[in-house]
Amino acid sequence: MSRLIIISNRVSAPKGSMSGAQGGLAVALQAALRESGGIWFGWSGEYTDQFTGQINFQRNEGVTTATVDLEEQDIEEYYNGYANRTLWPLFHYRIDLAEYERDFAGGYQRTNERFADTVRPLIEEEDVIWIQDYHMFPLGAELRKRGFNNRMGFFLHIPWPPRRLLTTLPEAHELVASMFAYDVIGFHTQEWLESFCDFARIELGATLEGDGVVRLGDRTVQLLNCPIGIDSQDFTKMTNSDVAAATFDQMRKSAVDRAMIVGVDRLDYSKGLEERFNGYERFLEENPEQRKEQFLLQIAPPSRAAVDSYQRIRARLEAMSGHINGAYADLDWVPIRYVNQGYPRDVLAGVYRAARIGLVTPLRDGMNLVAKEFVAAQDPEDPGVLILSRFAGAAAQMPTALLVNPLSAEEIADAISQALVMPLKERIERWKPLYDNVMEEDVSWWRERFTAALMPEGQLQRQEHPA
Ligand code: GDG
Repeated sequence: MSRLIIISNRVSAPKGSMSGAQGGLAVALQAALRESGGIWFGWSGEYTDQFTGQINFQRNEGVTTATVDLEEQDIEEYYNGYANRTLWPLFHYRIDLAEYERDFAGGYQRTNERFADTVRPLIEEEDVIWIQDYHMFPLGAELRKRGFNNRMGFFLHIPWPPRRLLTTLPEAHELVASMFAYDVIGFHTQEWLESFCDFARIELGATLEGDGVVRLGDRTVQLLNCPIGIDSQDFTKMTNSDVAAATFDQMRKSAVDRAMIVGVDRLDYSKGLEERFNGYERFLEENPEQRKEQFLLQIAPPSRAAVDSYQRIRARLEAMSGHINGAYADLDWVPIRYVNQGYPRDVLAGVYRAARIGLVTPLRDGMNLVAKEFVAAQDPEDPGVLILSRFAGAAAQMPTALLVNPLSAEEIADAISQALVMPLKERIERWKPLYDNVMEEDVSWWRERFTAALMPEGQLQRQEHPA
């Protein structure tokens, strides 16, 4: 029987042990850990003057977490540096924002070695490892160097960039070659999977062995198209909660018969917020008769404030929303409600349900869970319309949304105008297949699909646990 060891930059503690909101991903991973009696390992979120590798264990509701403190310099170079100033912009096609610094690359490598040294003694012979996301590409190879021969998987939550963009990264070849330490690599879409394959084949000389299997030297990796979903049942419960119902009433009252368009995004340049505001302004300009029938609520909690590109986009969005409101607002109406803070998930569920349009227009996004949450929260008798970027991974599963090019202000403007007058019958016809997909391909489906590829038949010890 194998235990599953999950490794990610931050560890999400089980319900009750922290006051923070629970994401669907954390819940799904905790369920997998409970089933296998495994461990979740990562950074504690705390700093230490001198790295010691001392592990802090916590056990809560059948899940064991193991965390380690890092030095401030590690976080500066590995997390704020290489992960968020180099890889994040590059992997979202923004080489104009990517910073290529040897100190960042060095700190990223050092911190991954520290993680490998720290976690290695926790791993037993039959354990299976599942590493999450771009903070930890080389961790698998570091574990192999330390004599770990068991099954090891990696899941990438962000896009994989086209080969020519990735060749701008000075360490690209080593980084991708190191990923052949994994047995399974999962992506949200076939497109990201194929871009990985292109790089491995053309730049490294890897060969395809059919069925998503790629060989480099004596290592083969199984590539898996494995789109993540939300915790649909939990989100449905949240939508039916008292808090969501009260929020719904409050929003409808404050909308005074106007249609609400909603956007919910971390304040991040990849989410296309400036382009969205441009598109919205274009809609206001071109559709004077529809103008005062609607308003846009944009919720954008600040994120990664230590990185300057995030401070800059925050300032630009403040200026843009101020400009649009200044140019178009009237005595009894303001076009944009721009809110720079986060809300509990049950409040968000009520907001989604009160909206006539969900506006989800990232320039690039690995998947985008807001699109799925919006769909899950709708009233089946009177559902809202999802306007979705073609460049979000979610678009592959959501063909009946109104798909737009987020760089085209005209396409965004036209889609808003069309959604506002869309007849109920068409709204239902478009929404129903989206809803069926969100309910079926949920986060448990994702997790089981990945672990099935990672673990040979029946290897994961299964136990029933009450919800
Ligand atoms: C990465 C990839 C991929 C947002 N505002 C509030 C709040 N949120 C929640 C949303 C949603 C989550 O945050 C955001 O998820 P996304 O998928 O939209 O985006 P990233 O954070 O960039 O996530 C992405 C994902 O990983 C999973 O693989 O889909 O492509 O970039 O759940 O609801 N939650 C609360 N208050 C807020 O104000 N509680």
